[in-house]
Amino acid sequence: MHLNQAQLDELRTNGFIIIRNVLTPAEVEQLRKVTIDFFSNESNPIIYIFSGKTKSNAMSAIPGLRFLLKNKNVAQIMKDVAGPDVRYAHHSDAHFNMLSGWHKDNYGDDDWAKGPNGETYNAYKMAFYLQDHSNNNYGLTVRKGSHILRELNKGEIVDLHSKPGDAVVFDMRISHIGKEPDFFEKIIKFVNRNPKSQAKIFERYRKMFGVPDKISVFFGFGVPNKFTQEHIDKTIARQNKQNKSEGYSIDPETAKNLEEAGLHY
Ligand SMILES: O=C(O)CCC(=O)C(=O)O
Repeated sequence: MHLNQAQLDELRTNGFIIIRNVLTPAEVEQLRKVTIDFFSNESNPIIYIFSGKTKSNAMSAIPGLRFLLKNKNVAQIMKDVAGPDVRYAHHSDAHFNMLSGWHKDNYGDDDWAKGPNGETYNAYKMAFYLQDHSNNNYGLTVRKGSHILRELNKGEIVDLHSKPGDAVVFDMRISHIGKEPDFFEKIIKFVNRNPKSQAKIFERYRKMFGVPDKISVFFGFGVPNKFTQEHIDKTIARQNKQNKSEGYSIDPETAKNLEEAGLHY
């Protein structure tokens, strides 16, 4: 699966693209199953945040996700977007029923500047939303073109109606949001400030109203340059803090899969 020039231009101009049918239904099912299994077991090192659950450095914690990095379509998309020397950014997340606010995912000192050799920011995320969002706006929502702006609240709002198996690739600097809390959720969040008990309340609320679970898997990659290196350094520090871990080394199976797919890390 190759991206064509129009798709690459769209990514550069708008800051995002949806690529349809990257994963098969069986692959989507596997990602969903291993993620749900992980988050259903409270003895796992789950991070309770934004009224839901997440796991950073998910490739390490959830072995069943690792096949993504040797998937032929995924590897080809990474190379088409960031060139043959594309680097895995040592960042991966699995999210479960999170509510969020508008944010950008870049943390560099100045990600809109030019580097000493004229290089520019070229780091991306690939996101898989593992349920159908064609008729709702609970998947990813972005502000079109906001990757070139430092401001968070500028740019036309676009709901990405992804379907299971679709990949969303976006420039990490784009302003984006998952599902915003509704009125009831805002009140609960205000009254109850404990993230774990919030997650439990919202889980019951979802079940009561038949709201399907929302599960997604994200990982980062980029052109090998100073911006991507800075992102990697900061993201590892952030992941270590979130996971209360002293150090980081890439897990051996993830490294092997990347190598098999001809990807650098
Ligand atoms: O909850 C979501 O769907 C959005 C997650 C997100 O924005 C992120 O991981 O940066």
